[in-house]
Amino acid sequence: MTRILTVPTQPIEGQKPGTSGLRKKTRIFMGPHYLENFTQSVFDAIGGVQGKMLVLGGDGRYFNDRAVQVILRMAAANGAGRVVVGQGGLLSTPAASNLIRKLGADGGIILSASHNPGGIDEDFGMKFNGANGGPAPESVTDLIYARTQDLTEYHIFETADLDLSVIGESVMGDMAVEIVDPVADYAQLMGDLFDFEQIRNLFIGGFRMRVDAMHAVTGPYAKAILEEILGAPKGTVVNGTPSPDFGGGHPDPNPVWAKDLMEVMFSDNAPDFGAASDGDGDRNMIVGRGIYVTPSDSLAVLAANAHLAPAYAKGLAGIARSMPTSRAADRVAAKLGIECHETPTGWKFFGNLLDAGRVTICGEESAGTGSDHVREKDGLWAVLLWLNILARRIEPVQQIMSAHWAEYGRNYYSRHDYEAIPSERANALIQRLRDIAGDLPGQQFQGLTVESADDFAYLDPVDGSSSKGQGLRIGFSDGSRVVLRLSGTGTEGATLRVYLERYEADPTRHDLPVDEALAPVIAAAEEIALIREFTGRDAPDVTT
Ligand code: VG1
Ligand code: CO
Repeated sequence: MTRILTVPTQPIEGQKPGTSGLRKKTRIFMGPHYLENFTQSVFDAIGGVQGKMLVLGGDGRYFNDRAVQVILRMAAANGAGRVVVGQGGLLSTPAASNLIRKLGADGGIILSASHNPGGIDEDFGMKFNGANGGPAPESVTDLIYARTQDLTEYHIFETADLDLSVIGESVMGDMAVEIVDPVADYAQLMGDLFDFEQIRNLFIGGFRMRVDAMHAVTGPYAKAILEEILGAPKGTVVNGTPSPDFGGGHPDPNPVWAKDLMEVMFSDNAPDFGAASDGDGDRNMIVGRGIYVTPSDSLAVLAANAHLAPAYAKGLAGIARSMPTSRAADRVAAKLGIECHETPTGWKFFGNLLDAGRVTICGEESAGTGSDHVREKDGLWAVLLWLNILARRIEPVQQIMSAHWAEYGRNYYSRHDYEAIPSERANALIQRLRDIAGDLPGQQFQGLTVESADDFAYLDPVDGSSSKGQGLRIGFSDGSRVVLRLSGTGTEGATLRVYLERYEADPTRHDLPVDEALAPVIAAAEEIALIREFTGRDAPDVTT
């Protein structure tokens, strides 16, 4: 017996999508009607799903399997024509983006809280991507939120669970459900972009690499592509089996949470190249033997060398970076004579530029890099582009970085995070900066003179939409910069992010410890923003 139920419901507080979809504690998502309300709101906000094709999958975290079943039943009850699901309910974010584009689907739902830890007491999340494969723009997330506020009922099919473990086609009511290999189409796309033959030869030549998949969704993708297709030795990918709680860790690819990888890469027997990825596989950390590459530098190096890979041999149309990302990439764009865009944090702001063909490569300081091949950041893509570059240049990462800095200068960079601080205090800190920004230019702090200060507002050059209040930017006359903004992905209190940057042209000063190089900027940030006073903390919780 199957039937469609229409369940009366009421608006539920807190269903406001942040930087990247809706993220909440797993128990909240599991609470009465919560997931159902948000799902129905998404369906309604996009004009219903009647007859539409959707892609569905997630990063395998706790509750992923249950949520997939609920969303399938709701899609069926709402009249969807076809839902394409990754086997086992798994799809990395970039693989989902690719499937939406390749199949010509109307959109997709990705279940992930990305780098946030997973488990019944940790975080869960859901995001909606549109027909271009990219995260819903603000115009759509605003509609979704508005719908959560006036929803009175949702529709769900009453039926048994579908077996998601078997590839193939089945039906739920009138809706077709197709379960696909989550890796196959993505692996094929990577093969189209990069010179796999050359990368294979690199491994045949004894090149050693270590990829830490951090118990998250990248594992199956990395094993299939690196170990099976490209011939890297078995064991190249570690922590490669997705687990519902990511082995108890934070799947956040930075030197703090990927500490094991950092230790290996800085040890005597370090491999040539190391990488780590996040929960849903859209981010990457790059480490050479004895050298950590900041994501901002990685973006710049990838842009400067992309022509070495077949897909980018004709050059780049332009580069875009999120506002807090260092300006290393701007220097590459200037040299190449191509467009360079500064967008608010979050991948959704790159979509229009990519769709319009204005930019080819995009990146964020939080270890997200990607290109026009999909409409999401893509962790494994960045690793493969690095490999393609290394296969062509046959130089250690260290040497590639030194040469890059010698050519363009070095943008020393660091991010300080103050986590779970009371929201009122975080808001007060930001509000005060908004109030004083206009008076800062001309003032001196720790020997640095403020040249400009504003609360970043973005005007989308493609559709003319605007986004205000995206973070405080304080530029100094020597080219240094401090950015302060509040995170939109946390689930507890507020997280203050302080981004610090200093440009150094002199090649004899490219080997300084980062903290030393940034010391005056860090001190100026404190003096201007009174971080200790407002947060009540002596030091950041996480420094990357
Ligand atoms: C963080 C990062 C941002 C990224 C976002 C989603 O956002 O700073 O660069 O786009 O996470 O990434 P916030 O608002 O917490 O600073 V993912 O891979 O976590 O979906
Ligand atoms: Co992610």
